[in-house]
Amino acid sequence: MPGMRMTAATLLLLVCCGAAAAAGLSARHAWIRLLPGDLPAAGYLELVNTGADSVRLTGAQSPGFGTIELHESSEQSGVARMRRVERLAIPAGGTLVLEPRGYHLMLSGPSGDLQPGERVPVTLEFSDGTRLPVSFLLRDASGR
Ligand SMILES: [Cu+2]
Repeated sequence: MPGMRMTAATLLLLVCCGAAAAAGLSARHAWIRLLPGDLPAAGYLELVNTGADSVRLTGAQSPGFGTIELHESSEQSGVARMRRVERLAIPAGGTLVLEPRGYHLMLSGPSGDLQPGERVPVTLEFSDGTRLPVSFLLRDASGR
């Protein structure tokens, strides 16, 4: 049945190209701060782009969390705030830093009992369709 073959081919294409590694991108110092109760966790890392083109981080997925958003923290009149951002650029030859009081991943809906010291895989998604799997170390609320 032609329709069946088409579906199989489309699936193969998705599997193939969805898994394309992000060229020239590497991650370091990836960790997640776990907070007590129902509070969302925050993820931090540095993304280094040794490629010739600027790349934008557009999202993330993890089996450890139901939802992951890109956020930016700021302080206005002494009050800590944060807002969702759609994308974060990593310039060619540059580094994007996600750190406390700055940009971060906001991770909510943990899928199980996550403990400091464990690691959770997170797949970062970029504007060019590539992905980068990164292992994040879980830390407690104090960052240890
Ligand atoms: Cu946030």
